[in-house]
Amino acid sequence: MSDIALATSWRGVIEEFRDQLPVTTDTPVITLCEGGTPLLYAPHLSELTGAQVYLKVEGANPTGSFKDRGMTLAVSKAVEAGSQALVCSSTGNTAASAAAYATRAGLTCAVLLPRAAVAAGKVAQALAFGATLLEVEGSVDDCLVLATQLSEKYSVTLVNSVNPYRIAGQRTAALEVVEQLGTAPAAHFLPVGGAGNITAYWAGYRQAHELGWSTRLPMMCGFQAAGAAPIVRDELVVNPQTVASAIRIGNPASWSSAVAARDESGGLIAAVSDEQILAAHRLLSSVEAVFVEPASAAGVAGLLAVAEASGATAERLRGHSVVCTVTGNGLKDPEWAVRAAPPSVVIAADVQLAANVLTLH
Ligand code: AN7
Repeated sequence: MSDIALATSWRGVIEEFRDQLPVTTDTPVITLCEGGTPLLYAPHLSELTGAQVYLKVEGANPTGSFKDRGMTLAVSKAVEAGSQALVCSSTGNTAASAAAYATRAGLTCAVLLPRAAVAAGKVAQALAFGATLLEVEGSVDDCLVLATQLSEKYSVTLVNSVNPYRIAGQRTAALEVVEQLGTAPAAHFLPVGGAGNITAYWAGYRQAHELGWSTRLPMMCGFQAAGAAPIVRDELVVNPQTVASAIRIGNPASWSSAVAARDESGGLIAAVSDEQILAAHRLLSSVEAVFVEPASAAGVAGLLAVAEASGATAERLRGHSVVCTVTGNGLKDPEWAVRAAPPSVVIAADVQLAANVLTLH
């Protein structure tokens, strides 16, 4: 092992899970040391729901979202195949991640974003990493069609989750959860947009089960925003609307595999309103001290809704471990935190004034 490899204890998901991934000794490893994210016990959510709730904090990844797990593999395999250029469509996080790994690999990267519909932090990341941005007059679903066509007609590699290496890499999140908990949880809650992540977690849990790392499989519980809920409604949504811009998706690329994950696991895919998403977003930061972007709160909003309805699902979770993936860092889209907080107080630089406002005696 070289000194460079020894300089860090966590080596990124390809090295940490090499035996479980489709790589060989010929595969160049393009990594930013992604993965190894915290599985954080959430005492208040546990109290509210009667379950033992843990948060898989994916905002702790190098570009601030779970996308890095799949991107390290997709970009490594693209380099192995001799690719010079990457393309993706994105609501923002895929773009930020693709741009970062492309830079690390010395490839060019083009990202297609729905015009004026992506959070500022994510656009800033893609620009900072030197990607070429195309703002498309249309939805992210239109962007995916365009990106797919570009990859079919020109020599660029598509790194959306239709690229199977993306899903294969993202499976490592479930493998980590099983290692961290010592077993699979009773249920796994997460947001659903393009539905790659619910597909990947289910594949990862099945893999952990086959490897004998866990004797049980969790119920997969995915949540779409009510205004962008094609899987729940079982029909395309042409003009999806939600404050959770990351999951403003009307035609999920991994639709059928998400339905399979739901059905094979005895789980559910349901909708949560923007109000529920923002309430869960606020609760996560103000009570659990975990600052996420709005889309990331959809799974937690779903868990709270299930617990509140106190039906058969809530009973099944009582006393059992539940994992909620919080998918992206709050700094990417801080506007909603500022809106939800009380207004800040402006004062002159005077200690007595400051003490009075803070009611210090
Ligand atoms: C924070 O970046 O689709 O159901 O283009 O950024 O696997 O799509 C992002 C999706 C959840 C939904 N949480 O995951 C993109 C993109 C956050 C996200 C999702 C996304 P999937």
